[in-house]
Amino acid sequence: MKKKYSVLVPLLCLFTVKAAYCQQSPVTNVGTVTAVKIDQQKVTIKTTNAFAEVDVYTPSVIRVRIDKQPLKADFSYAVVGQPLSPKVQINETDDEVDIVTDSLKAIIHKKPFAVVFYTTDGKLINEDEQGLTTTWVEQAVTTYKKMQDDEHFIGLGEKTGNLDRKGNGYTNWNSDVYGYSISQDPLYSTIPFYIGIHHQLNYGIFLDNTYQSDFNFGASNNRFSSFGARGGEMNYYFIYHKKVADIIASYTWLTGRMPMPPIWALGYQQNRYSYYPADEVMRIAHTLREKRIPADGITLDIHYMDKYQLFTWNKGRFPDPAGMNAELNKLGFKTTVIVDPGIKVEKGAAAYESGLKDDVYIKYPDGQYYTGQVWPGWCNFTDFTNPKGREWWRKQVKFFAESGVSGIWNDMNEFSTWGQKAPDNVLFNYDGHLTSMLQAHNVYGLQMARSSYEGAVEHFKERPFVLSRSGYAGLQRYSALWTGDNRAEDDHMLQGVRLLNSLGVSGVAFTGMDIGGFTGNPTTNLYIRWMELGAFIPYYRNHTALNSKAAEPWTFGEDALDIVRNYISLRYQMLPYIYSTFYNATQNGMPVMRSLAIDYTFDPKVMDVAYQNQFEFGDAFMIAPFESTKDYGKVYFPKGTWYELYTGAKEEGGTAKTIDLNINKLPVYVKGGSIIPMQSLIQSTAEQPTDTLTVHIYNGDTANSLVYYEDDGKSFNYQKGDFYKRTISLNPQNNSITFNAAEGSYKSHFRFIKVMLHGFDQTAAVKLNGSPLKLEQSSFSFLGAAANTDPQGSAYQAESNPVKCITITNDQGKIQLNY
Ligand code: NBV
Repeated sequence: MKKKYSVLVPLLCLFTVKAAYCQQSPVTNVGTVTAVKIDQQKVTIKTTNAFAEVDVYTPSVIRVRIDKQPLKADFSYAVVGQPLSPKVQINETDDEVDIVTDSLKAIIHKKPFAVVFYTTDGKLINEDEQGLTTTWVEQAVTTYKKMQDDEHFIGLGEKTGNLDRKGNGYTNWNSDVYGYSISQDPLYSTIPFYIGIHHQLNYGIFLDNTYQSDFNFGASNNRFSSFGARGGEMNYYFIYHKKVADIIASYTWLTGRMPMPPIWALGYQQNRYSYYPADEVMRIAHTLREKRIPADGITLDIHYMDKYQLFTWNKGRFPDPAGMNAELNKLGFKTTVIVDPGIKVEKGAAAYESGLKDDVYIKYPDGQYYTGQVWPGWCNFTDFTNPKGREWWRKQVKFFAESGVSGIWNDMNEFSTWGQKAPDNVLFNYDGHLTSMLQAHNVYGLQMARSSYEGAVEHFKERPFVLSRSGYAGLQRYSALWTGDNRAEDDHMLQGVRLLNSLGVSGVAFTGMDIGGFTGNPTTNLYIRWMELGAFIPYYRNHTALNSKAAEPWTFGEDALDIVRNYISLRYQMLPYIYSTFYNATQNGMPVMRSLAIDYTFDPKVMDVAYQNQFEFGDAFMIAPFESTKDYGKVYFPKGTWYELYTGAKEEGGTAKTIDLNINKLPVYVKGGSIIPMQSLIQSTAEQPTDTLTVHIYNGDTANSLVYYEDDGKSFNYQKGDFYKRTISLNPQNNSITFNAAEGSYKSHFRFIKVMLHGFDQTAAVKLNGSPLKLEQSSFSFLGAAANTDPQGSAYQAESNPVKCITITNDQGKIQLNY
C-alpha cells in the first residue's frame, strides 16, 4: 500500500490533479532548528518556519516564545516579574540545547524543534507531542503536549465543570453570560493558567496571549493536551515546583499578588439590584443593625445614577450622596458603587464631553467613534488600553471620593453591549501597540479594573476596595472578582464553589459569587446554606436581581435569620484569622479559598466528583458543601487528623464518612495542627472587639505555623512597616507552641491572648516561658456568639472533647508554651 502511494502521489501532483493529498497543508509546523544563539540565560533560535526564544526567568520558571515572524518587542498586561539571574547551564550539541537550572532541566530538540522538561533527577514533567509540537492553522497558534498517563489538570480560572479538567476543552473570550448554565463556557474572565498533575509531579503553564485562546485537556482526543490562541505569538511560561502551592507562588510572582484589602471588605456586604432611594439604603443599614446582623458594606447598583450615566447621582433618589455616605459611615458601613464602561453619548453631559475632549473613546479605523448600546442607550467606550484613557478614568474617580464612596464595582466590562459581540475592527491603543478588538477584548476588563483601582488609590484617603466581573491574568493586583449572574439553584451554589476554587488555583485570591443566587428565587434552605457557606468565601456578599424576591437575611423568616446571623457572626469572630490569611495571599499568592488539590494534590480522592466541592478556607478549615435538599452527605477526610468544628469530634484522615446534614450547621472541619486567631463578636469592623485575642490551637501530628497579621485595616501605613506580625507555631515533636517576637511598628489591639487547646493530652503539665502554669477547662461554642441562638447540637462536647485554655499577656517578645 505504502509503496503504491509514494509512486502515485508525485505522479498525480505532476499532472496537477487537484487531489487533497498533494495540496499544501493548511497547518504549518515550527520546523527544525537552523540557528541557535546562547546569551547567558536566554536561547534565541531560528527554525525552518519560525523564530523562538527560551528564557530562564527563575530556576523554576522558563518562558518559551515562538512566532512565524521575528519576535516583537516584549509587552504584557499580565506579567510583572522580570527575569532574575538564576544559576543556569546551557549546552548545545548537534541535536539539542540543554538548559539546566537548580530546579529543572529543559531540552530543546532541534530536529524538529520540540521542548521537553525534566526534573533535575531526570523525571519527565512535560513534553511537546512529537509530530505536532507547535503549529499554526492560519493565524491560530497551538502548542501540543503529550498527554501523560493518568494526567489530570486543574485551574484555568473562571471555568465551569469539574475540578479535574481532563477530557474537556475551554475557550477564553470574556462574555456577558446572564444566568449562565453550570456547564457554560466561556464566562466573564480569562486566566490562561493551569496546572498539570501526573506521576507525583506537577507543573504550571501560563499562556500569556490575549487573543481568543483555546485549551484542550484531552477533549475529543486521547493524544495531547494543548493550548493556543487565534492570533499573536506562542508565549508561555512553564513553572515547575514539587508543590502546587509553590507553583501558585511562582505564577503570582510572575503576574503579581493582591494588595492588602481594607478590612471592611472582608466583612459582610449587603447588595441588591438596586437599593434606592437613599431612605431605602438607610432602612437596610438600620435594619441590619437593629437585627444584630453584623455587616460592613452596602452596595449601590445602577439606579443610583442619573439615567444610568456614569459619574452622576440621581438627585431625586439621592439628594445628598455625601451626607448619606457619611451617615452610613457613622453606622459602620462603607459604600460601594457600580460602574459600567459605557458612557452615554449625550451632548453637554460633563463626563461624556470631558472624554471627548481628552480623546479617550474607542474608534473605528476610519476615525469614527465606536458606539454600542447598553443601559444608558448608545454609548462610547473608554479605551482603557490607552494610558490617556486610564488617566481620564482615574480623574473621574474623584467624583466618587467626593461623595464618600469607598468601593468601586466594575460591571459589564467584558465589555458587554447587551450580550452582543462588538465589532472586531475597532481599534485599541494597547499601550502604544495599536491593535484591534481581537487582541484587546480579553484585557479590557482588566484595564478597566486597573484604572478604577489606580484612581481610587489616588483619590480615596484609604485603601480602596475594587470588584470586577471581567478580568485577565494579573487582575489580582487591582481587584477582587465575582462570578456574575448565577442562578438561585443548588448546583449553582456548588458550581460557584468550584469556580472560586479554580480562580484561587489561578492566582485570584479575593473572589466571590452572588450569595443566594442572582437570577430566580432560592428556597429557604438553599438561601440558608448559601449564606452559611458565604462565611467561608473570601468576598461575602449577598446579591440578587431586579425582579427577584428580596434576599436580606430577615426575608426568609425568623429561623433562617437566626441561623444566618450565627454564621455572619462567626465570620466576624474569625476576622483575625481571615485577615492573616489575606496577608498570606499578598505575600505568596496562596488563595483564601482553596481546592483540596492544592494541599492534597496526589490524593486521587480529591478529584473524585463526589468530593470535588470540598475546600479549605485558609489553612485551617475544611468545608464540605452539599445541596440544600440533602439529608446526608459523604465527606472525605484527607490524611491527618480532623476535628468537627462544632463538637470537636475527631475524624481520622484517609477515610470517607457519611454524615447527617442539618440545615443549622454547615459541615466544617478543622485540620489537626491548625492555629486560628479569633476575636469577640463585633457588628462591623468599625467597632473594636474586646482586648483578648483567642487563639485556637488544634493538636496534630505535624508541625504547623501561622503568620498572625494585624494593622490599622485601612491606611497604606502598613507599607511603611506599620504592622504587627508574628509567627505562631505548633511543634508536636517537642510539645511546644511558640509565639515569635512581634515584628513591625504597629501596636496590637489585643492586650491578652487566650490560648485554647483542642485535642491535647489533658494530663500534661503546661509551662509558660519555663514556669508551670495551670490550665483552665473551657466550654465555648463556635456558633451562638449572637445571643441565644446557639443551634442545638452546636455546643462543644466538653466531656468527650475537653478544651483547656490559658490567658496570657500579649507580650511583644517571644512567648513559649510547653505542653
Ligand atoms: O447592574 C445590574 C446588574 C448587576 O446587578 C449584576 O450583578 C451584574 O452582573 N448587571 C449585571 C447588569 C445586567 C443585569 C441583567
